[in-house]
Amino acid sequence: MSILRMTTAGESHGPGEACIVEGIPSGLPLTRDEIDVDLARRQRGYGRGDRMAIETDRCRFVAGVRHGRTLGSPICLLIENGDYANWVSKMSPDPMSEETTSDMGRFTLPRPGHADLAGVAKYGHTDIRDVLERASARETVGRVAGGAVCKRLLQEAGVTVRARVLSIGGVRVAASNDMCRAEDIDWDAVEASPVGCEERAASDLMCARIDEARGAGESLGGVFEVWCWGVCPGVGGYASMEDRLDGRLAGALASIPAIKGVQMGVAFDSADEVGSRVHDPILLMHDGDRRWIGRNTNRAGGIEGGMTTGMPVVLRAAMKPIPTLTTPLASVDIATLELSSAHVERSDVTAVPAARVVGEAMAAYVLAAAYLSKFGGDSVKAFAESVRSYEAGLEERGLWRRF
Ligand code: EPS
Repeated sequence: MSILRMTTAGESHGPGEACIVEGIPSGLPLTRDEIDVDLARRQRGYGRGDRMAIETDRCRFVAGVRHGRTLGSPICLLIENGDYANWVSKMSPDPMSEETTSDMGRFTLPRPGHADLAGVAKYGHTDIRDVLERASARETVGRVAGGAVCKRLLQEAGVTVRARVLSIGGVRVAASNDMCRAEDIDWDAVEASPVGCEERAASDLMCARIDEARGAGESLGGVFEVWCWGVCPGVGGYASMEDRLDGRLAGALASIPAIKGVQMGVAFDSADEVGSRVHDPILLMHDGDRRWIGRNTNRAGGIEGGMTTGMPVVLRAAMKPIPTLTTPLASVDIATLELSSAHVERSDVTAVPAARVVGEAMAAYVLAAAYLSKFGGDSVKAFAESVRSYEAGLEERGLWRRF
């Protein structure tokens, strides 16, 4: 069982979003500024709607950090919703008369693709707002804050997590299936792009595609790719189904709103290939007298048998187009059972560039949990020493080499 646990709370137009991270060792240097960097990255992205002009996400530590270091106690992070000022009575926790709430107007036209319809069925709500406030992807701001804490812990183990966008609305970069070296990707160009895609021509085309979709009242999905590098072999496990890191990563990424598919390495491309063209040969590497086992390819995406191989962990996630459309699809009013069109609300045209940052957070959470299960440590010093000692043992046996 994982000793790291992250949970979020918050409604999209409520007072704020919170994240609690339990199980982070003591002594980890942590500032709100470094968390805010990821919050700002999640907010950016061409194709976002007007809500992002209202919000400037900043995190506040409510618990677990003192004088810039973690205490080993649960860390509570809070991000205020700027838009709450416009929703104070609509989102009030205080009891209200039936008359007042019906004056505010009920939302009764479920949007195909959103949680609206199944949510009212499940919870017995009569106002879809009671579903969408929590189902909204606003919740991911809390995940990104908690994920930034996990990334900071992984940094102590020499691990970096970054993601880039590969496609939006059918505009794709020619992404290589050689997933060996994160250093071959221009991560500065990824950050400079308004859509998180380092290829300038593709990035411009994606923006044009977003403009076109906005004009047509449409929304767009896409694919992003998460890289975790500096990872040592043997993290995760094959002994029990819940140890398998690929299963945990897939589950975590698929839990991001609108993510409908996840693959490790070249997965879907490999399904049509013969084995000899898919598996990564195990090679003997030399440097002077030094010999070690390594790979020249990483089609496995850094995971074999549910464990890290020591090559970068590379995952791809497919995001469906956002369900809120300004030219809505057919729907049925849940109050009158009359055929109608789905509710239209302010929304984003696409959130793939933002989802890439959420993908980093979820991958960092799963990986940090797997590292903590393997290496333990109540203090970050003990954790880092345990990682270093294991890695030194691997290097001594020639089973891996850190670059
Ligand atoms: C969302 C709808 C939009 C998005 C929101 C997710 O919000 P609103 O209804 O207030 O316009 O902007 O995403 C965020 C607020 C965010 O921070 O990412 C939805 O329905 O999921």
